[in-house]
Amino acid sequence: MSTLTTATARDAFIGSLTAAGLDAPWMEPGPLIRPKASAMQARVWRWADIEPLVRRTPEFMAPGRGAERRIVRLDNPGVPERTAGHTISIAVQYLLPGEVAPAHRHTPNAVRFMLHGEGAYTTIEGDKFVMRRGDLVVTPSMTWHDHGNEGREPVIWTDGLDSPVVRYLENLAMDPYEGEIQPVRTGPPARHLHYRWETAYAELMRRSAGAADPFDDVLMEYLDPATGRSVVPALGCYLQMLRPGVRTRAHRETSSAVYHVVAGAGATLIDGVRHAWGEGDFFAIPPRALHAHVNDGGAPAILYSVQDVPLLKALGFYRVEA
Ligand code: GTQ
Ligand code: FE2
Repeated sequence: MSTLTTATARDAFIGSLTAAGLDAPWMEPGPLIRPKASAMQARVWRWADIEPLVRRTPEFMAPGRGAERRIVRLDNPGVPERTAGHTISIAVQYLLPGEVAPAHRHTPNAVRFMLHGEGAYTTIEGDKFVMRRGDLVVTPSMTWHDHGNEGREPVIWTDGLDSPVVRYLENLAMDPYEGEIQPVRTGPPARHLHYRWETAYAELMRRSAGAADPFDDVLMEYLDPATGRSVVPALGCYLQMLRPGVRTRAHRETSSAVYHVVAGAGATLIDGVRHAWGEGDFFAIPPRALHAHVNDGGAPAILYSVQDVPLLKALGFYRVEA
């Protein structure tokens, strides 16, 4: 007799394994490691949908204790937590004149990219940064931060967070600050990452005179000048220009990305589907999706993106395939 015994004996054995807190994967047919399609889906979020809804949010909430941030999050239905990507959370945040978003700190890192309105600021560890259109400010993990609007119009910016990664690592945590906002320090600010639009755009223009990147045309990553590293350990932020008439080479990356269209219009072909986009829109590219960007208009298209390339690289999983 072989050791492969009767169904009854097998069932009893499985019962014993289960009772002992064990699982034998060979009980199910098929390979041990089953390739899994990405849960993150390719999609576009239209600014024409986002903006009017964001502007109505004050009817329903005021930022304060217990409702710390007036945000609307991009929802990717394939992702279990319904964030924009499985590693990246993207939100649009709105503050009316005179409002403040109270100070807190948390384990996720955040990156803010200013979209509309004058007078927004964020205070990080007592250092106050005025955020103008196109500026990028990094709020590192566990730094105290509060925001406010000292202008006369509502302000809108977009937040990118690594919170899905932190959640996966079972380390989501947040502390409220004692008091509403931090006192602003006097004297020279500590080293924080605040990239002005003018500087970033000038660098992008400078690069546009050089050789084109086959996959991204003209690409720039925001880096920490002190270390040369990405702005957040898991996430990188990029600014890119697709010049008129450009069609980039189709490729797959093991990383994922969420883009925001700063200016211009175009389309991204993702796994054979054309996703057209225009100013203010957001779009998501899942891991390993075949993608190429197209600018068939007459003006340059400027894209800001948050990508999990640094995380994939740190783990040794980053690959590009043309
Ligand atoms: O502005 O501090 O989009 O704590 C999500 C969580 C923004 C913020 C978000 C946050 C913030
Ligand atoms: Fe926060």
